[in-house]
Amino acid sequence: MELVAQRDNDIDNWKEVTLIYSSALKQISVKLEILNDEFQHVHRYNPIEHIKSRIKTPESIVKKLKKHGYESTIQNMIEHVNDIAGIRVICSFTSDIYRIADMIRNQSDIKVIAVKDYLVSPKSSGYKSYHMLVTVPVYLSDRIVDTKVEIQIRTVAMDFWASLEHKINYKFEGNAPAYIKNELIECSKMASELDRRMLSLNEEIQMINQNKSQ
Ligand code: 0O2
Repeated sequence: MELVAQRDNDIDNWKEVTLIYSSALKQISVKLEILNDEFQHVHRYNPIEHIKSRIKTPESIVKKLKKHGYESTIQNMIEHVNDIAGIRVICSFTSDIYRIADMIRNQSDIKVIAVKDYLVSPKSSGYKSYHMLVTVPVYLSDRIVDTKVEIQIRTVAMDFWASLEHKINYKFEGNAPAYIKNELIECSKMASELDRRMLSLNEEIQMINQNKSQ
């Protein structure tokens, strides 16, 4: 069953909707922790550095609805704002990103609705990350609700860049001068180069370890 606004009273409605989104975030977080623990057990390695999750603020949801020309109703929020529940998975290497995405895809109760691979096609800002829009079933007392969660998977370097770029753009209210935008694009390239070198270093270390154990 898809999530729908159930009650007449807006406050009760919103409380119920946020409770469902929070539950969906908990479900995905636990799934990711279990996968990470299992990976550590089998391969003696943690692909996930850390996980952050959040429910989008009502102000930010209303802003997004306005941007896309929708009236601010709870039903429109549910239908048109895909990242009310958001989870960010930070990992060490770019190869971990696809490994984690595959592990999520293989969970039988998770349905992948859309994928945006900003590693293959970075945004013009220089933003890189792997986005998955999924639904996860939330088990309530009287029904099961398939709830949307946006999962962003990125490396530590990509996360460092995105956090600072977000702060800078916030300061300039989205209209940063061209030289700052260009500098951010250069920094994004440097972060990608760092990711590339760290990945190659890690591969070399793994080869050395494999040869030692043979
Ligand atoms: P916040 O504060 O993180 O919630 P849409 O969601 O459909 O309106 P779009 O661009 O198609 O817009 O969605 P997309 O590409 O999946 O990106 C949504 C989220 O990705 C953003 O959420 C950011 O978290 C992140 N993101 C996308 N582009 C950039 C960028 O250039 N810089 C940074 N730092 N983050 C980016 P919100 O709602 O914008 O913000």
